[in-house]
Amino acid sequence: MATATLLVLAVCLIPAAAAAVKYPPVAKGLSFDYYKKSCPKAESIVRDFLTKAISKDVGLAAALIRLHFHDCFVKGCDGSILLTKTPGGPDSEQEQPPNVTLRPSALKAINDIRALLEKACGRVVSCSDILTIAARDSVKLVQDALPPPFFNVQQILPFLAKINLDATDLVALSGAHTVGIAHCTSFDNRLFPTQDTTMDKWFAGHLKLTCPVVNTTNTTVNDIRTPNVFDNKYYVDLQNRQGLFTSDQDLFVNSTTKPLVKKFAVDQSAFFDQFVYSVVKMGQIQVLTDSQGQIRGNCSVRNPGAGDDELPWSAAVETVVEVAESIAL
Ligand code: HEM
Ligand SMILES: *[C@@H]1O[C@H](CO)[C@@H](O)[C@H](O)[C@H]1NC(C)=O
Ligand SMILES: *[C@@H]1O[C@H](CO)[C@@H](O)[C@H](O)[C@H]1NC(C)=O
Ligand SMILES: *[C@@H]1O[C@H](CO)[C@@H](O)[C@H](O)[C@H]1NC(C)=O
Ligand SMILES: *[C@@H]1O[C@H](CO)[C@@H](O)[C@H](O)[C@H]1NC(C)=O
Ligand SMILES: CC(=O)N[C@H]1CO[C@H](CO)[C@@H](O)[C@@H]1O
Repeated sequence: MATATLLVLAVCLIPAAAAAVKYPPVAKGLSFDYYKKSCPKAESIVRDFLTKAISKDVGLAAALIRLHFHDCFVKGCDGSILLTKTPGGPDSEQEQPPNVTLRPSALKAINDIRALLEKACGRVVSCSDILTIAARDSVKLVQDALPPPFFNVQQILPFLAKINLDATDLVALSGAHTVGIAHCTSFDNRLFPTQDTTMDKWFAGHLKLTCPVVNTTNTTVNDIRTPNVFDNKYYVDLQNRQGLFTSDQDLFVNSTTKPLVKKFAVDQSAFFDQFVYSVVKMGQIQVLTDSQGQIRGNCSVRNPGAGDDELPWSAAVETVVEVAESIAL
């Protein structure tokens, strides 16, 4: 489950010499070595797969980190974002507005990993463990749970408070935007019809080269300084008013979150420490354990006749490890 791979993340992001890493309390039923007996190679299988896959497509790492986040924010980390819509079946989270920018390559990777794990250990590792996401369901829920990028800090914090995340978590988790890409439609409201005055003028001009008018399908990198490196440069972007979304830039505008942005911009290990802490916290949102869940035979479909939910683990978090290992550190 999630915390097992998160430990690896910590080891990876934080130098051995660093002081003891702090973790949030670990929920009952969750452990750091859930598959130690039933599938001892689980973590190395996932890691080997991703090392190869991410060396071919660096964007896959960003795509998987984001998939995990989307799963956890909607009714908890249960793998339901992975389900595809079947004729006559319930609605799928993949059909909801925010899904459109999730990358199919990430969903495919989860299924490929699942097949490898079943081959090695039998069907013992759950899909949400291979991911960790949100529960089944409704349009409403999805729309309610995922804050849109044009929200500011004051509007986003109530979303997070519902799942026990605070302003510090928001600043640290948003640091995931140090990698990956965004479509023009996620931020072109800041360019047209009038330019957002909190955005650096040069940066706005730069973005308009890629997004010359509203509603293009073009994409740009989230972190203009080091787009493929998992580091603290995202916070330096914000200090230079070169954050992409309102939700990013307002972290530096709002006086509650600004001091933390400043701190992370000059202290990368402080960012890594807090990111690890906050991801472990996020990865434990309403996780299902043991008989509450099921082990899917295909991450994209529920088992015949079975309930909706899944056991947790979190290979998606493993991806964060890969971001650090294969891309950055
Ligand atoms: C807190 C509010 C957040 C908002 C409003 C937000 C919004 C967005 C948006 C709009 C995109 C671009 C989608 C596109 O246009 O293609 C994006 C990308 C991304 N987000 Fe967030 N996000 C948030 C938090 C997070 C968190 C907590 C994580 C993970 C810990 C995360 C990880 C990512 C990653 C890695 C990408 C790049 C994905 C790719 O390259 O495929 N975000 N986010
Ligand atoms: C910053 O965010 C806090 C917390 O939501 C809010 O109370 C405050 O009004 C915001 N400040 C500004 C200037 O918007
Ligand atoms: C962006 O999209 C527009 C219109 O869809 C296109 O004309 C333009 O060449 C694209 N620009 C880049 C940099 O991809
Ligand atoms: C852009 O697309 C959105 C959604 O498809 C639409 O509501 C909006 O009117 C479009 N804006 C322009 C200027 O075309
Ligand atoms: C898993 O289910 C999806 C959706 O129904 C299907 O497209 C895919 O072929 C299945 N994969 C395997 C390996 O059976
Ligand atoms: C990645 C993914 O599954 N995207 C889906 C989002 O929803 C649309 C509309 O239902 C589908 O066509 C996409 O395949």
